[in-house]
Amino acid sequence: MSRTVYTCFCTDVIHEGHLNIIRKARELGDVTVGVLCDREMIRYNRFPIKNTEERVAMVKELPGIKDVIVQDTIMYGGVVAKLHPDIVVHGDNWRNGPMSVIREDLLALLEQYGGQLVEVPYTVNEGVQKIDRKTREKLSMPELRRARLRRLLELVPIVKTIEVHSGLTGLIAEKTLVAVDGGIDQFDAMWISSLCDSTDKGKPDIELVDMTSRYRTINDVMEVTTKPIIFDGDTGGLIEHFVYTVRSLERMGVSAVIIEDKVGLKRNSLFGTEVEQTQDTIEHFCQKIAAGKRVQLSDDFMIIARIESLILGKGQEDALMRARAYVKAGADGIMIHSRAKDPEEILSFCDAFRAEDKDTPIVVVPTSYNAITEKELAAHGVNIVIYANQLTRAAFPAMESVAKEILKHHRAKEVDEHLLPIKKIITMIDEI
Ligand code: SPV
Ligand code: MG
Repeated sequence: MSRTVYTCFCTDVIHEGHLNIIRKARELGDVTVGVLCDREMIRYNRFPIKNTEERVAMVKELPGIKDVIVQDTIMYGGVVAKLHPDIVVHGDNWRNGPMSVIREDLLALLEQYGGQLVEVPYTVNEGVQKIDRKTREKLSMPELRRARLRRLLELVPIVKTIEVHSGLTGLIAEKTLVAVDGGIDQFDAMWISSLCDSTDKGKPDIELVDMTSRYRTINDVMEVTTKPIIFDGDTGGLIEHFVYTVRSLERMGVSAVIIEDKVGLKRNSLFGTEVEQTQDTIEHFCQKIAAGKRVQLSDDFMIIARIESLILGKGQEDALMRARAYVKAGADGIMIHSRAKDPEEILSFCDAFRAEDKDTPIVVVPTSYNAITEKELAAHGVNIVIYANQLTRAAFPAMESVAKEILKHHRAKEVDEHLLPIKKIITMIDEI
């Protein structure tokens, strides 16, 4: 009897490398190909350009395959339990790094019943690299990138978003991958924070860094990344100016702007009531949202209304009243902010809002109430979590400490062990 052979594809494009794997698999027996579902593609690899159904259809075209199935987790447990393949075929590129957890897990599963793993040398040649580069380029195009936040909201339990303010931090958001909880994980989206964009320029977070400069930051990030961007639009400024901001962001391929319901000299929300801050009227802020929605050209750009009631000590009822009004004015989502250490007021708001509105996405920024997990937030109806300033706050003490040590020792030898090796810094950024 012919042996059953299984291999899983996580790709939008079939290239020489995949054909090699299929050829090998066919030599070994009857081949079933798994297509990794969209949700898991996002965690494991990158956002699929083709959806699961389209990728299934693409794989079905391959000659000599017995069956095509959808693999719905990156770990092989479910598939192995169902198919009991005699042989699993995979490229040998997963022996090191975070991917190795998948391999180890599979080997343990196969060992239980005498299954076998056959690894095919991974194909790296100019043709394959070109296809990979082209796919990345495509993902970074404005139309495609912009639409992807709405897709993420449909696909993942909570959109994990990290602050970026430069090409380098963009690369961290784009490429950081970890093996965790028996799987692989990475960030879904990027936040261009006004606080960190300003801090990086040595300026206070008071809408002093002008839009041209902020667009420049967006461009720096976009040049080296593919993930969707949520832009911190501060107060949005004058309504007459905000409409232009919406058009520019949309054209650049930004997915969403978040504007906060404050007027006058904007101070960072984490000051709370320690400094003077004025909340906008509901009527005026609704006009701003509506004006933005009126001018946007695509359906996928999102305007998210940020409610400052809890920050300014005005309580949940005020926040809820505003949330209702802002959604009615056209807001595509709401962000509720708090500077309390305890998440109680945020969770209470989310529960109350969700009781009356099941769909409008909720965004939170757990900077002060940082003990809460993504899972707990999702259980209270939160759709987007933003880690709004951690990369900037991590870099500053590291840089300051190194500067002090050099001054103390009149040389740089003592700090070297804390630094990225020279070999790494000169090679970590790929040339095109
Ligand atoms: C930012 O990151 O700039 C924000 C979030 O607006 S906060 O700093 O908490 O106000
Ligand atoms: Mg801000």
